[in-house]
Amino acid sequence: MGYSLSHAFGAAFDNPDLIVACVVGDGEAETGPLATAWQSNKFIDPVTDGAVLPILHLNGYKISNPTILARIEPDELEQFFRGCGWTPYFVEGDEPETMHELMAATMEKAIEDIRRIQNNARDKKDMTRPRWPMIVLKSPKGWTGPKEVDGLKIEGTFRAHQVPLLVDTDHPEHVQQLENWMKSYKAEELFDANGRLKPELQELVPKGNKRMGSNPHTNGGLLLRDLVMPDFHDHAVTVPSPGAIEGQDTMVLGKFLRDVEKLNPHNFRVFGPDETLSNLLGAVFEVTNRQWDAREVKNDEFLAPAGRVLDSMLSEHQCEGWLEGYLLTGRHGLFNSYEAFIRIVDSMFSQHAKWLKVTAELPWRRPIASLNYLLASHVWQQDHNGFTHQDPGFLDHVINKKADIVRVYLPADANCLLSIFDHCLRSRHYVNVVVAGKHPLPQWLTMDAAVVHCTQGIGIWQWASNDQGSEPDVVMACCGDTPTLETMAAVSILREHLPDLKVRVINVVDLMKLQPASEHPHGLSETDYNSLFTKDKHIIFNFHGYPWLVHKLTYRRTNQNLHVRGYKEEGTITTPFDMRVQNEIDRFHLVEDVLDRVPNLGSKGDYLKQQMKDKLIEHKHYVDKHGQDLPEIRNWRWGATAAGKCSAKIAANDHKGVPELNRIKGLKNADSHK
Ligand SMILES: Cc1ncc(C[n+]2csc(CCOP(=O)(O)OP(=O)(O)O)c2C)c(N)n1
Repeated sequence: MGYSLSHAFGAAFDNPDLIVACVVGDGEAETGPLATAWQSNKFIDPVTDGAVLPILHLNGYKISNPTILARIEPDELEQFFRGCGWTPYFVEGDEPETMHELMAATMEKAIEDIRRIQNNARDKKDMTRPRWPMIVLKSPKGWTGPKEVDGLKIEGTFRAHQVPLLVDTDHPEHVQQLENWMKSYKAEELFDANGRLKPELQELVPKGNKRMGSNPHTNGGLLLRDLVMPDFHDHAVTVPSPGAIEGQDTMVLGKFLRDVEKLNPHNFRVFGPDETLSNLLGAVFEVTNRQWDAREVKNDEFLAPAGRVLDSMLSEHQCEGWLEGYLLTGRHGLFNSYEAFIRIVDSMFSQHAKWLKVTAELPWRRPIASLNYLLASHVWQQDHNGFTHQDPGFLDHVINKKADIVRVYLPADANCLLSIFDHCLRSRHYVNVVVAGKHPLPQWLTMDAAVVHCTQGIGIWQWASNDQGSEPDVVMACCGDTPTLETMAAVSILREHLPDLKVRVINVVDLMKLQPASEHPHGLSETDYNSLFTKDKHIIFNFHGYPWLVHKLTYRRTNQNLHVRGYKEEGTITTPFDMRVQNEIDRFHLVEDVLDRVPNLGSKGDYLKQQMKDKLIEHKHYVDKHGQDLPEIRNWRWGATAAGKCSAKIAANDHKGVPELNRIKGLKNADSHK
């Protein structure tokens, strides 16, 4: 409840011939998503979009309370809607015959208004923002139901909600009342002796696709066309050796999305609550604008009535509702949001995921395009926003939904992000959640290596590991861009100071790989999991989100020597590295963790531990004094260490990648990549 109006607008975008009538409950009208959705009329373009006709059903009550819109004065109600930019028509009464006629005449008037507005814009090029019509239907709650039950008034009161008359073994006396109520609809005048609708009435029913249930827009998969996809390889970041250069992942993705938009000007849209530029996807404005039908003034940027980016309303509810409506009617899109504030639509996501699950079981329902989230400006990048902007918990919420539906990706760099997003935009009937950063961070994989890695979703980074040909002493796992950076830095410290320590580095892109194969279609088999993580070695897992999530996903795995670091609700406006230190996902704490877990490291281990402790204090003093991170942190490069130099050589000589890539390309062509 609450999404009807934004869904209706989502359906109307890019459907110039469609009028979407949307009945809104007056209780529903009080919810956050609905209350904000009245503003959608500032975004609809009378030329390129269809129209929405809201019908507010003002029946006065919710479950057990009056509704606000029914208890303000009539002039306040009218002014409210006029203030929201609508032309309200009122239909009021309780006499069914009269009301039918009144409603029919008002609907006709509203549709005439819509056609006039559209003709003015389309033929006469009148681009004044229209005051679209809407209808306020004032009728009794429980209208035509039982008037009174057990001496209490029902029709026209809150008691009419849901079950106006309880008929069960405790209330046998209500059976007669139920019969009288049902008979009041005079079924014998509507149906023949065989229970068929009388032919003269059948005649009145619309034909074919004009029937609501047969309208293809209500089974959007019927209308869904594949996106014309640009080649994401064209946007590849050149990575001479792992970690040698830095890049801004979402900025790279922005250029790819620009090309997707360019190639799909009628069925792909980017949605976001005023954050598209901030999330560094601004390249899309090279080919389109923000959709905006309200007034423009000098110095506004990228606004236009036919813009294709819906990011000019600061409402996560609206972005979610509009995008769902757009997807449900057979189109494609993505929602870019700050990671912390996507939580505002937890419940909306939940309803959509449930709908996907149920409709996937109905053979006549065609799959629709996936709901794609890009969670940028994430928990680890809040340099000037701090604690309020840190909440990676959407992932915890998402993974509870049906495994067939949800996918969660945490690409470590820009090439991985491109590969993942290409996949997400081609996928059907999923919810894909992709977490990606925007600040400059090391780039690890060439495009070819990224495709191999992302197709597998998880893997040993051979070039960073030194346990080839032997058992590892410790497994260093990482998931997410910032945890990956810190793990790599910790590995470089370990390999420099303890060259005999055998370290295996595992990077996780596809979070659901951690779950058992029996629980999630992406889950690793027990054998594969054990061959990556070993059955008994210590795993130091550096995770993007709340640590418990990794424990939850892996609780059935054999190797429970798992030590997860992640976000611990610490943060303030501080340096990027200090944020990591405060939550103990930084390189120094990771090294300490290894030293605490791996036995027999001797005095070398003891001295290194002391150094790590000293470093943490040096860091604290430096940040307090200079307001920025230590130069050795800011300038750290994997390639600059002995381990890094060695890795560059391994990466260059890595023959395994090419046949693996060809195998995967074959798989992709066969469309068997889930
Ligand atoms: C988001 C959400 N909050 C609360 C509920 C529980 N709920 C179900 S119906 C209802 C009252 C709805 O009132 P209204 O929209 O006026 O419905 P109508 O009178 O037309 O049946 C409530 C609170 C819900 N289904 N969804």
